[in-house]
Amino acid sequence: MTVSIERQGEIAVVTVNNPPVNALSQALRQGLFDAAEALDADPSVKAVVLACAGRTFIAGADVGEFGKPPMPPHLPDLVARIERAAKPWIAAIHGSALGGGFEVTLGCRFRVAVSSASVGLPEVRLGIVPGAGGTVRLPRLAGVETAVDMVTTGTPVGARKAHEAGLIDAVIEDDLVAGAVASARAALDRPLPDALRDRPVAAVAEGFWEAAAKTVAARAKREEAPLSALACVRRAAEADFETAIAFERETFLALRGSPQAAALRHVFFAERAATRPPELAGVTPWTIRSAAVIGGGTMGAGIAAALRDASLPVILVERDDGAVERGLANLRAIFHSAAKRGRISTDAAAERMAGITGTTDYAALSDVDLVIEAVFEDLDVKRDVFARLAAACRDNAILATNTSYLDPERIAEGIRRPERFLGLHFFSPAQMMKLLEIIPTRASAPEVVAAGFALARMLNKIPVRAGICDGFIGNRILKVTRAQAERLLLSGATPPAVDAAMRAFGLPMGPFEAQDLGGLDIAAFQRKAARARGETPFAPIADRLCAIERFGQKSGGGWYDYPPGDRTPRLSETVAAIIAEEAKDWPRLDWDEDAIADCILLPMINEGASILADGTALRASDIDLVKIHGYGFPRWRGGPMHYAQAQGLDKVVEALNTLATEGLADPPCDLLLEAARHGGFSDASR
Ligand code: 3H9
Repeated sequence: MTVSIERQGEIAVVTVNNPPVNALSQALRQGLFDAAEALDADPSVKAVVLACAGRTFIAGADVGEFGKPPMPPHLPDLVARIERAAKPWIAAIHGSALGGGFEVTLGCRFRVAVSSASVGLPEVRLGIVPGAGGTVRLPRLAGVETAVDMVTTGTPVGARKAHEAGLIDAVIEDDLVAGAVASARAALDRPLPDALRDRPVAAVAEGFWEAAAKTVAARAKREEAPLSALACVRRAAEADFETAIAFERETFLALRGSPQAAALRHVFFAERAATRPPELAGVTPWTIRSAAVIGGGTMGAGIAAALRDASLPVILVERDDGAVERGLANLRAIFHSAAKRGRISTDAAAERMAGITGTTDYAALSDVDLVIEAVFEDLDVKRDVFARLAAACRDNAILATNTSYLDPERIAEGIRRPERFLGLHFFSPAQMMKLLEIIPTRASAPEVVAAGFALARMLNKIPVRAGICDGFIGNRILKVTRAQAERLLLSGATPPAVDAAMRAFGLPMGPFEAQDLGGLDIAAFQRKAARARGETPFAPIADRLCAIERFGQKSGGGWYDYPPGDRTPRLSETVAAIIAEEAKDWPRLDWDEDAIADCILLPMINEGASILADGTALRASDIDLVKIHGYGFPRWRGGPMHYAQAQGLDKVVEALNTLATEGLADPPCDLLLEAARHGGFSDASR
């Protein structure tokens, strides 16, 4: 039964039970609608408490139903039915009341919540606006400013803040349902407040809407939904209730079918699927309650900070006392900056620092559950670290390398109990970036791999399993992208034109700006290693820039020039001359923004397909997550593999063939051709 009704005297308790998150499926909407009818018809009922079973209150509309025709009773009608019920409804919230779930509570006359609960309208994150009156009732409840903030950012609000903002009426510390029933009884002794539909919207200051539009547009970049959500709240403030409801519904329905909403829905499900890979179903992960990081450089300190953010005690190991001090200073700087930005309090920053022990002594690691190595990218150095770790740590401690390019199988060679070893590839800055590539070796125990996924959940990161190859999933695609960017220069495009085209596509930075920011030296070092292995990486221009020590912003110039103290890229005559020399045997083509973006993106998709074909990634959606969370690919484009499918794979194949004919890309790989024939990448391509 998705909806059950119990009686506590004159109060009816309606309990929703629709696991896992009580999403508002058609059956649940019908159940609640029927309950409202039945309880109105029962004269012995004086008030109704709406509560939920399981881990959360109603988490929203059933996102899985969005691709299908809407089925009655529609959610706006259900909310309106609860709102005009003859008896007052009181929502008893635990977990999250989100989207349609929060809208249902706005139909109720009162809202109470446990202190750990949160409420919000996250629809913009799915490329839509609230579709059941959220933008119209919320400003009537908590004012226009709060409503604008909530609907345009989608950020949920915790119960205490929600109480202060007037979003809920009370925070209940003990038994939620008992507290809600008591509130219901108390409410019956007082005059009822108006239903939200009957309340006015308070006026806003002059210029409010213009200022809000500017802020929202700047934050949303090219996402459509936040500005549409703002327009809905504005309509709620300026028109009557019914007109505003109709406008919101129309906006919701139009956006629901948009390519951005489809892409964001794809990412929503991909992110949730990523945390629970079916191949690890039923595997119990090794426990992680304490951790150590070897290496306190930028990466090691970032990883240690991420571990502390998840409240794990951390030991930081460095070579000598000076390096320990530098590592701790790096950590202090991270927490200081987090406190300065208001991300954490100064007390929390101090508490995080207090949970870190710096040492040079591996013996201190005898009892840790997890060690992550983040030292210099050199096989011998890393092997030496793992030999020492294997001797110092418990047999059931997980040993992980954060290598970006080395082969984890070779790093692990010879260590005792290799089943406890795996790759955990963080992205810099590790305390911020969401992506975690999990790289098992042939020997890694499933319980250890599962522990990698459990760790990602603890750190609030998106885990993606990657097979072993040069660069794993993300950096393997990055190499292709960089080579493409150079091919563009050799055939007539300029660095600013390429960067501008990729920004126009939605990336935060173009490939040349990004290299200048991160530094060209690491990739040069990797190319050197690859050449030593007999490979032939393609980077004729970057190689020449590195030869004259143009490593990017840090050396005053890379692809662009940077005057001292200034990070604004300026055109470089030196670079232009090098490009001209290297390009003399290449055909010059005309490049517009779309053609540039294609020349970067289509080979990226092709590489993604070959990554799927050789099993480096298990799912096309995993590749999308890697690009979105590790490399700034616009979420609203859904990632490169979703983007390819949305464009039509046959078109992608045709355009790639054209690029290949011009010598600008490899032809489509077999799996891409096969996917084009079948109309999609199947997740079974393992
Ligand atoms: C909306 O409401 C529109 C309305 O305004 C208008 C309508 C007219 N639907 O995240 P988890 C699944 S838009 C379907 O791992 P947690 C999820 O896929 C909606 N399924 O759990 C996963 O499935 P599986 C606005 C959903 O405890 C399982 O539940 N609401 C939905 O870490 C567990 O999910 C939102 O955007 C859904 N709405 O976190 C809220 N939500 O087990 C989205 C989840 O098969 N949800 N699933 O892999 C959340 O933020 C989190 O799920 C929540 C729980 C915080 C609630």
